[in-house]
Amino acid sequence: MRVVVTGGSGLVGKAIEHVVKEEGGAKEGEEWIFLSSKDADLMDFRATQALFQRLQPTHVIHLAAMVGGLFRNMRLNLDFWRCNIYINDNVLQAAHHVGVQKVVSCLSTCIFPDNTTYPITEKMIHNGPPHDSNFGYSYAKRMIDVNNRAYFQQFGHRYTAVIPTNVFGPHDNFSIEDGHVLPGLIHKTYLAKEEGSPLTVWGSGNPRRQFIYSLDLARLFLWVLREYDEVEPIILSVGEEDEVSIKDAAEAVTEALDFRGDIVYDTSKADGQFKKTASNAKLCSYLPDVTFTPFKTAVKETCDWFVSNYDFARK
Ligand code: NAP
Ligand code: GFB
Repeated sequence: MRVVVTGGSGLVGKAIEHVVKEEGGAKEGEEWIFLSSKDADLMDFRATQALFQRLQPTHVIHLAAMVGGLFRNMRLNLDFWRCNIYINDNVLQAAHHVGVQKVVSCLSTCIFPDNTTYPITEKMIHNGPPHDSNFGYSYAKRMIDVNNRAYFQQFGHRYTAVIPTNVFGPHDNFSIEDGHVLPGLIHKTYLAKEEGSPLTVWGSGNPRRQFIYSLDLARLFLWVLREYDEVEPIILSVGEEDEVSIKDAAEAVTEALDFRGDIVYDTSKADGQFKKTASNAKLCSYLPDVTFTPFKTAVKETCDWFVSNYDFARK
């Protein structure tokens, strides 16, 4: 098995690399190749095709994407749509051309319809428009599912996808402007502590999220690659009962960084989706004993990583 991981230099890719190389995640005779945009701009079909011809993967974990938090999405919906639609179509077409046996792509729980019943399940992806804040990204991701079904119907390919909830962990993008909420709050709390200033949390703090630690997600990716045989996507998330508010998340970060200053909420900033509560019942039906790192433990590990790697972290 020769596994090529597109987007291998990012948050999720680095977690998979850690599990493969440090936790014995690779099996005898397997070759794992972790790509970044330096290997090829996957928006360019010829470059993508040439890369796949050279590497001849038997399996692909497709993570590469234009990614960002609520505020970056709100600013750049056209870019998120175009960049991701090109990357996704190019990767799946190149995989088809070189005879890749299986592709596992990556959707997100934020792509589901905004006007929905809860908990969200895998069957609901196309049941209505996504939240307006990230419609570009969401529609591009939904087209992966359309691609997968079409490649199966026309060629019998087992291309599938996972649907993670909000991911965080070491090697995240800690950019305050472009990143997701947890890395943004970690970076802001670090600076507030340094400067002796208050921590400003954006929005009301009331929205709710399920957060999955990148290392837990990475272990599940290896299971999906080897054992999950459906073309239909599968949600990879902590349970509904593990959903927390943005306020809870901020307090977990301030506790982990021992920040004792004031926390203020800037309600002039958007809240985005109030919630996107997803069910992990399908995952639990396959893996009844699945467990997740406790949220506060994972936040603490991520904060410790950020402090130790401050000079090199993406921010
Ligand atoms: P990330 O940290 O931003 O990493 C993105 C990866 O994609 C990097 O390796 C980047 O390469 C690569 N990439 C971007 N544009 C590229 C291009 N044009 N050509 C080639 N490679 C390109 O993202 P992430 O958080 O790990 O996300 C990985 C996957 O999980 C994505 O598909 C994302 O949609 C999905 N996901 C993420 C979350 C989350 O909360 N983070 C939640 C649900 C789903 P460089 O390092 O060279 O830029
Ligand atoms: O992770 P995040 O940016 O994106 O979280 P989403 C946004 C929520 O956190 C909003 C609040 O309620 C924000 O008001 N928030 C508070 C902050 N402080 C901060 C901060 O410092 N930075 C950020 N970023 N938010 C994304 C989608 O939605 O979910 C993406 O837009 C992606 O496409 C991602 O799929 C997983 O969870 O709202």
